[in-house]
Amino acid sequence: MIEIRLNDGSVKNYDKGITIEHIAKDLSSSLAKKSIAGWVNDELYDLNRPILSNSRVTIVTKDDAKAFEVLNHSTAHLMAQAVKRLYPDAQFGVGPAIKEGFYYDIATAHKIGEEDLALIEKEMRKIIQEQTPMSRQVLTRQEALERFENDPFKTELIQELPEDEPISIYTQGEFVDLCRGGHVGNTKHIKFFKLLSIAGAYWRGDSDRGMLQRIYGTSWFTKEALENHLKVLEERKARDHRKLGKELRIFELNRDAGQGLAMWLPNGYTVRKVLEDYVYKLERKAGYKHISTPILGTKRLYEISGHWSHYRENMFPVMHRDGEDFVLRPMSCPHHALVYQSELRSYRDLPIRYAEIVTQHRYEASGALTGLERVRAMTLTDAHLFVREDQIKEEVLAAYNLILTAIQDLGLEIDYVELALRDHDKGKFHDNDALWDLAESMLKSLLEEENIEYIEMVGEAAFYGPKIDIQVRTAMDHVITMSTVQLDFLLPENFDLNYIGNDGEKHRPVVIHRGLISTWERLMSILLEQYKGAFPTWLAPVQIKIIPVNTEAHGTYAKALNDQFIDLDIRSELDLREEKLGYKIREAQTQKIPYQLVIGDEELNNNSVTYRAYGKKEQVTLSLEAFFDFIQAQIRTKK
Ligand code: TSB
Ligand code: ZN
Repeated sequence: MIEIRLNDGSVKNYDKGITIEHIAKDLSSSLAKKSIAGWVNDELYDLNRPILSNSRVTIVTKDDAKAFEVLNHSTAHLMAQAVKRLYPDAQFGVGPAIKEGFYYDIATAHKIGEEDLALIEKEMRKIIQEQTPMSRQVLTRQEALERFENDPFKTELIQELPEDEPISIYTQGEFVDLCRGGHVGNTKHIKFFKLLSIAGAYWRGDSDRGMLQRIYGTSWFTKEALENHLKVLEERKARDHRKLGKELRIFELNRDAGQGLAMWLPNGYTVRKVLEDYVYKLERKAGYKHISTPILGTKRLYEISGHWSHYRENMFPVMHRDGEDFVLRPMSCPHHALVYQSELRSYRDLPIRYAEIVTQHRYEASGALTGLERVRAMTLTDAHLFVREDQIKEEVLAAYNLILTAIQDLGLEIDYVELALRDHDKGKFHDNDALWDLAESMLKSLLEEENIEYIEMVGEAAFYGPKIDIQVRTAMDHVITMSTVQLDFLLPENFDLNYIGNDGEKHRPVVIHRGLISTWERLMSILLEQYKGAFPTWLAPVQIKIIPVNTEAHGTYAKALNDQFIDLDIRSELDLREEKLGYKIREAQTQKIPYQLVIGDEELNNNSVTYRAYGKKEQVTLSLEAFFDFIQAQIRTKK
């Protein structure tokens, strides 16, 4: 007999070799129905794995997050078995459960296409009907190596396990896999699943080691849960900026242009230009001065700033010409420091706020690149503020509030504010405890005094100082940083920046780095997703589409209208193509153009317009004057 201590503190005696399944049945039949696995001491046990000694036991039921993981991991195995039946040469890399499902990496000569997913699903259903048990077995390292001797992937994984660790394998029918476990015990428990997509993935994430084919899937305990999840995925896909960016002709990525090096198309460029004018005005009002500095700098510049020792991994490699080394800049702060240094500064000159729309390049890992959200060439709405110590609070707060204004004008939704602090990784952050403590405590007390709710993230600071980051949630449910205010005592040291104080002595200024509304690239991804591609009028690439009912009869009036709009700086376009009216209207709808003006006899005779707003059914007729006022008010108020 062994003693089993349950969650509620009670202790029960069972025969040695008892399983979670039996304990659950013994406790209650409803519990037995819901149970998926169990924690035995701190190890996850399958329902059918024998318990051999006195243990603490917690039963994992379908409602626990762990159960979702177990189910999905089991479904990954099931999928692998089906794949192996269909493509017998298949070998398998790793196949974990992930946040919303699972994947498995597969090596096979067969090029798996979308159309194969249904076949694989069908084979999986067959194995489910066979009610195949998934049983666990423990091997020594030697036995395991022999068992997988023809499998280079599993052999590599086994070799990496600690010498003394028992190695478990799982057998389900003819299929055997190396696995730590947590399985549902029998394929019959897997019911509601779907294979979703195929992607390439490097073995161990290493691009030198060959590409595997990764199949993603998801598995749920009920039909409703699966259907709900598929609906969420559909909605996400419809909102995904990569899809919208293509449909609305905003940007283009091309492997020959280079990964993460986006090209802006006319529609995208127009929005970007509007935003640039907006930012320029906003910053002028807030006392910023605009400058422009080169995209290329000497390596020396980045050695002085500290980027070379802390940020080199994120930079493109050095270019060498005429005995000099150059790099593409990853940030503009060093140039701005040089601009500050170009004159003698007195305490009366401060704060100095330099803003620049900065094009910069970062070497982001290819696996991390995501549409416009994470790119390698980007243009940042940047600024560096050079301030006295007594101005820090006021200036950080003003920068933060300016960010909020911009976010509000753009109508964007933020997820949360993050205070990013350093950890004690000496390689990652500059090494001066006193400066770090000062900068971190200043930002913290400012957030607290202003009652700004925030989440602290240790280890996420910039190498030169702590940051206040404004975080946004993407369609794919990732959290990314949009805006940032960063406090930096390092740059002024490294460049030996100073100003003459009212005591006649030299003093060090402090630098505040500020990213207003991210890079144009990331901002565009956020705008596309939050507006589902339907830009507010002031931002829309085309604000009005004019469609004459009959080109011959109404074309001249339509053209005159179009000219007047353009004279008023309204982005209007005229559709004079030889197409059916209905077709033109539908196309303007799919392009999500805010206003369509259909011009017929009535409009011509009354000097009026009839418009239909995007997404609305009703048509409204206004006098020409009234429509001008209406649309200009829309643009002015950014509604
Ligand atoms: C604000 N030196 C500071 C600057 O003065 C700086 O570069 N900070 S940053 O590294 O945090 O980047 C600023 C912003 O650029 C980020 O908040 C983020 O919104 C955006 N960004 C960063 N990396 C990428 C990328 N790979 N693709 C698109 N946008 C990016
Ligand atoms: Zn900076």
